[in-house]
Amino acid sequence: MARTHRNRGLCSGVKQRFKQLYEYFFTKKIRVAFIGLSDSGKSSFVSPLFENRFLQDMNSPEVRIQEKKMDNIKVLIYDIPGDSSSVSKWDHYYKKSDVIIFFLNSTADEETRTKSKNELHSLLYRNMWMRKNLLILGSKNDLPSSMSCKDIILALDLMAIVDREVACYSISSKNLTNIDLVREWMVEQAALVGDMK
Ligand SMILES: Nc1nc2c(ncn2[C@@H]2O[C@H](COP(=O)(O)OP(=O)(O)OP(=O)(O)O)[C@@H](O)[C@H]2O)c(=O)[nH]1
Ligand SMILES: [Mg+2]
Repeated sequence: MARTHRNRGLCSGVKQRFKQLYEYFFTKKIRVAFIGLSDSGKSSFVSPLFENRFLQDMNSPEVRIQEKKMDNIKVLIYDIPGDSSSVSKWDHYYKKSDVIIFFLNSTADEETRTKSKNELHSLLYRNMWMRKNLLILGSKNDLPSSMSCKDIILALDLMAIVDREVACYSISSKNLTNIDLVREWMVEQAALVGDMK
């Protein structure tokens, strides 16, 4: 009897070890920073991305670190608030992340668009020795005054960023528009990150 118990314990120990080894070799991991000014839709984007549904009021005044799964990829999200006291944390999480998703409220007024552009370019300039691939998301494209991707490229002067891969999509978390494109981008990036490690 005692031996059966010990054997079972041994079996689950071996199974656990195999699971750890499998995860070590076959599960990809990617760390993603959600960066952008306040109200750009960062926190609201997590549920659409991982659960395919929009939840109201998902915001948090603190940096939120969430571990999620996408296919066989472990995704660590750093969701950093965009208020002026949190902008100083952007560099810290930029350095910790493999890729950056930068959000722009695509209904923002000109002053906010200019501030977004300046903050984005300053962040990249301060961290120029650490190039991270960049995805720009113009959020809230369900609203009538939202900008197209072409306008977002111009507003953020994305053509000036020539030292890394930059993609830009127009999305709506509310209507789940173009979320699949973002998932595809993340899966591609996870493969690239895995190859580099
Ligand atoms: N219409 C519409 N509203 C959205 C969408 N995504 C987010 N919102 C709303 O925009 C507001 C701000 O969204 P958040 O996700 O809290 O923005 P945030 O970038 O996390 O803001 P901070 O954490 O303060 O930097 C909330 O009221 C959301 O419900 C969208 O796709 N469409
Ligand atoms: Mg937030």
